[in-house]
Amino acid sequence: MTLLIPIYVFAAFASTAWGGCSSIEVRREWREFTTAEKTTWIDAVKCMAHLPHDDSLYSSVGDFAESFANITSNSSYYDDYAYVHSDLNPVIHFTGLFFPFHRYFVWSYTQALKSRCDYNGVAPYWDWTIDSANVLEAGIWSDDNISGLGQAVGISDNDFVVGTGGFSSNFTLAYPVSHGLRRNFTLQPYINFASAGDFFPQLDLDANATFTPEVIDAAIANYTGDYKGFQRFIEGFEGPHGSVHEILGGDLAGYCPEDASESCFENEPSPTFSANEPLFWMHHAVSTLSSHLTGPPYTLISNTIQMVDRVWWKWQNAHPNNTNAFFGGSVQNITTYASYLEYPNGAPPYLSMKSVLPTDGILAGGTTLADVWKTEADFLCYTYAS
Ligand SMILES: [Cu+2]
Repeated sequence: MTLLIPIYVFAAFASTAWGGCSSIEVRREWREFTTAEKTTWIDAVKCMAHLPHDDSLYSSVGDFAESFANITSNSSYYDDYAYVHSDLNPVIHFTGLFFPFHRYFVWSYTQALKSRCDYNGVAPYWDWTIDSANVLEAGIWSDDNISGLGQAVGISDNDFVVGTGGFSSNFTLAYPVSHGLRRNFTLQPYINFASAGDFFPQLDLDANATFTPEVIDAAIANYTGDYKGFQRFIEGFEGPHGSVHEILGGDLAGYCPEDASESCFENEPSPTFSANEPLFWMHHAVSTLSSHLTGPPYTLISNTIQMVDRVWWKWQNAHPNNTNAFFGGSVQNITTYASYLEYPNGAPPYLSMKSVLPTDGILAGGTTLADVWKTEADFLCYTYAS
C-alpha cells in the first residue's frame, strides 16, 4: 500500500517534513474570512468533490463501514476522505488516537485541497463557542450561494437536503448512498438516545449548553497534565464534541438519507459518514459508538474537527504539564458503560509517541504520534491565531 501513495502526497510533504517549516500557516475562524476567502474555500471543497475516486483507498478496519458503505468507484476524492473516517471509526474514537488522528486527518485534507485543487488559503475553523447561545443565528448559515454554508434548519419534504448556500449545488456525496448534503437542526438531539441507557443521562439536554465559552474555557484550564481526563470530557457522550454533531443533525450526526439501505437505518444515528459535511472539517468530527452497543440508536457523534483540534492546542499550550501529556489505549472498549468508565480513551495495548497513524491508503504513511504532537514543529507547520 505504501507504494500506492499518490505522488502529490510526497510533493506536499517535501517542503515541510524535514528540515523545519519554510512557513507557518495561521488558521483562522470562519467569520474572519473575507467573502472572497470563503468562496475560495467552498470552491476548493467542491473541486475535491469532483476529483475521481483514488483506487489506492482501502478498508483497514471495515468492521462498521462494510455493513452499509462499501467502497464504490462511483465516488469522488472528497468521498474517499469521508470513507476513511467511516472505516477507521472504531480505532480513532474513544481511543488514544482521537486527538492526534483528527489533527493529522484535517491537516492531510487541507494539504489535498492545496495540492489537488489549488487552494491557497488557510484551514478555517468554526468557533462554535461564540455561537453557542443561539446557534441558528450564526453567520455561518448564510444562504449566499457563493460564500455561505446554507441553512441549518432541515426541511423534511426535501429529506433535509440543504437547499441554500454554496453546497446546495454541484455537491453530491456517495456514502452511504448518493445524496445531497443534509442538515436538520435539533436542539435536544439526545431524546433519540434513550435506549443507550447510562451513556446519555440527560435525554432532554439542550445540546448547545455543552459548548459555551465558559464550559470550554474551564476544560482548558482544568485537567492539568491529565490527558485522559481532558479527552474524556471533550469527546464524552453528551459532551461538546458530540453535541455539535448532533445538534446539526443530517450528515454530521449520521442520520441516513431516505434511499439508504436498511442496515443504515438500523445503525442510525451513525457518525461514520459525518465527514460528508464540509463543516466537519471546521469542527472536526469525531464520532461514535459503533457496532459495539446493541440496539439502535447506539451511536454517537463527532465534532467539528478543526475546532476540536484548536481546543486541544489551547489545552496543550495552557500549562507546561499539558504540552507533551499523553495516555491512551489502542482498543476501543465502550461495550458497556462500566468498560467505558474504565477505558474512556482506549484499552491496552497502550499507544506511545512511536505509534503509527492509520492511512487507509490515501494518507501519508509512517506518520507517528510524535510527528503531529506540536503543530508548529516541522511536520505540520501550522498554528492558530488565538
Ligand atoms: Cu472522527
